[in-house]
Formats: sequence, C-alpha cells, structure tokens
Amino acid sequence: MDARALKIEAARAALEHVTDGMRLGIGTGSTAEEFVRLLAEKVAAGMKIIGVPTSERTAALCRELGVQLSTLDETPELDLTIDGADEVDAQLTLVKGGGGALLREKIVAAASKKMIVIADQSKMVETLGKFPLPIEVNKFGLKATELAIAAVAEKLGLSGPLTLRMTNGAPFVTDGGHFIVDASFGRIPDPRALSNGLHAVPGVVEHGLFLGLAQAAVIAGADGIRTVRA
Ligand code: ABF
Repeated sequence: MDARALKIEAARAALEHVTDGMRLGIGTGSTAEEFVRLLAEKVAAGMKIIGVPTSERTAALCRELGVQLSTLDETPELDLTIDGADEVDAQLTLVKGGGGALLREKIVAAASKKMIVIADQSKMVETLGKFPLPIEVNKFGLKATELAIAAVAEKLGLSGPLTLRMTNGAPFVTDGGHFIVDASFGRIPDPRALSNGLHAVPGVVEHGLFLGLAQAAVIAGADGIRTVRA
C-alpha cells in the first residue's frame, strides 16, 4: 500500500470517532488533508459538525470542500481534534510542526477534550528527535534566541544545528507571524525537560513537542490499522 493510501486509511479510521454535532479541531498536513476530504463527504451526506482549522491552509481546503468553519474565539471548547504528526512515541508524545502550524495546532489541541493523531507507520519512533524539532520563535532578537535555545539544549546534553526555516529564499513566516527554527538535536531522551527549558526562553513562542495532549494515535501500516493509546 503506498504512502497516500496509508494516510487515507488512518484518516478513515479516525473519522469513526466523529459524531454528528461535534465541535472538531482539524489538523494540518497531508494526512489531515485526507481526513478533511473524507469528512467533507460525510458533511455532504448530512453530518453536522463545527470545524476549527489549525492553519489557513486547512481553512482554505475546508471552505473549498464545504466543511462549515468556526473560530476558537467563537467555539473555545472543542470535543475532538484530529491531526497529523511528524513523530509519535509509545507514550503519545509527539513532534509536530513540519507543516509550520504547530502554534495553532497546539492551541486547538489544548482546547479539545480529546486529540487523536493520524499517521502512517513511518511516524512511530522509539525515541523522538530524528525529525528536527520545529521551534516557533519571535522575529525580534532571533540570534539571541538561538543562543539561548542552544544553551538550554547543552544543559540537557543535546546539541546540533539550528536552521532558520526558509521558503522561496526568505524566512518562512507562520500564520502567527513568527519564524520557525528547526533544531536537529538528535535523540531527545527527556522531552518534558526540553519542553520546560524551551518555554523559559523569552523569544520562544512555542515548540513542536506535544506532551500529554493526544489520547490515541491511529496508525496505518502494511499489516492494517492499529490504535495506540497512552
Ligand atoms: C501537522 O501534521 C504537522 O504538525 C506535522 O508536521 C504534519 C505531518 O504531516 P503529514 O501528515 O503530511 O506527514 O500537524
């Protein structure tokens, strides 16, 4: 089964958890896109949901496909968020942000009673960190922030290059107007300690470690679908 087929299978399985009238956080990325396409079919068949997107990219797709949208200001409490991830470990700690939407994704996930991750088997890892950790940073004082991030990592025995994410020859700018620094620290044995350290850096707006936000992950692999619970 090719990669897209696996994403579709994971999205289809997660859709089973969506019920009529739900207030639904809708994720970003190619797997979440497959979920939106399947969700739109259910909406066209009469399912009533209120969708809160995690990025302008997702909002545009939802509008194109006829999925009714709200905002977190109008709908501050959500029943469920369905979103992708770049890495998932056995404790359902996630690395997210490859799509540059980590801040809104984390805010939406935190506003949800439940979060289900959808991913293909390639995202399951024993230890997080092979995927560079996206860190959303304020545009002011970027170099000072990078030095502070490196100091936090060093205290935890981590090191590695910090790369300002670029697009079309200019720094990538998030929906929130910030930059993204991708930190190639390698294996992250203590995500909680790194999360706490990064949150202490004033120029760090948010980072891609999602701790304690997901209750389940629907994982599609060659041998079928499995649900991982924390
Ligand atoms: C999004 O899902 C991002 O946080 C993450 O990078 C992405 C994974 O993308 P894909 O589903 O395309 O692998 O939520």
